[in-house]
Amino acid sequence: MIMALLPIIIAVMTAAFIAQTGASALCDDGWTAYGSSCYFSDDKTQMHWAEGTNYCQAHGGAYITTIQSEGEFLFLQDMCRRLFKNDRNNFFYLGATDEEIEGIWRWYTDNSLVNEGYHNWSPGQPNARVNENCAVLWGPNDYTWHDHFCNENAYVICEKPGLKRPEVVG
Ligand SMILES: [Ca+2]
Ligand SMILES: [Ca+2]
Repeated sequence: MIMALLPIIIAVMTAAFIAQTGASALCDDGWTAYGSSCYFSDDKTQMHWAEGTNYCQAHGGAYITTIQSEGEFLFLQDMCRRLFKNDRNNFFYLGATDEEIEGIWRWYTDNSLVNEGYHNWSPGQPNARVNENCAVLWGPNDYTWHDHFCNENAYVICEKPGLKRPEVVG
């Protein structure tokens, strides 16, 4: 029975593999693809938000990750969960700030308004504190978003555009 099903199983797995890889960018070693971007993080290095922008820039011209869709959020949430397994007592900077105008959150990569696109603030967040001007993926709330201090040591995930996979002609 299993042997009879084997060609079907292989065909389904191959189709799933092609569907998955066809949607993802090509990334350098150590980077993980999602959509057209590549992402990098580690569980050793913590830094202030401004240091994070330099840290990512120094990694191939990347930036602190921005989130444009639920799918991208779920991918990053999963990445954070994997990095720390059962420990949620940590947080990761996001590339969004309301430093310029209190309460007006913008992605620093293109100045677009966070709340006009996909966003996933924790309940009651951002809580509009004038000294909390950087967005984070907040571990204790399963990496939904908080406003937080910009000068605390936090983890960062860097994002950069991936290389497009060559079209397979055939
Ligand atoms: Ca992004
Ligand atoms: Ca603020």
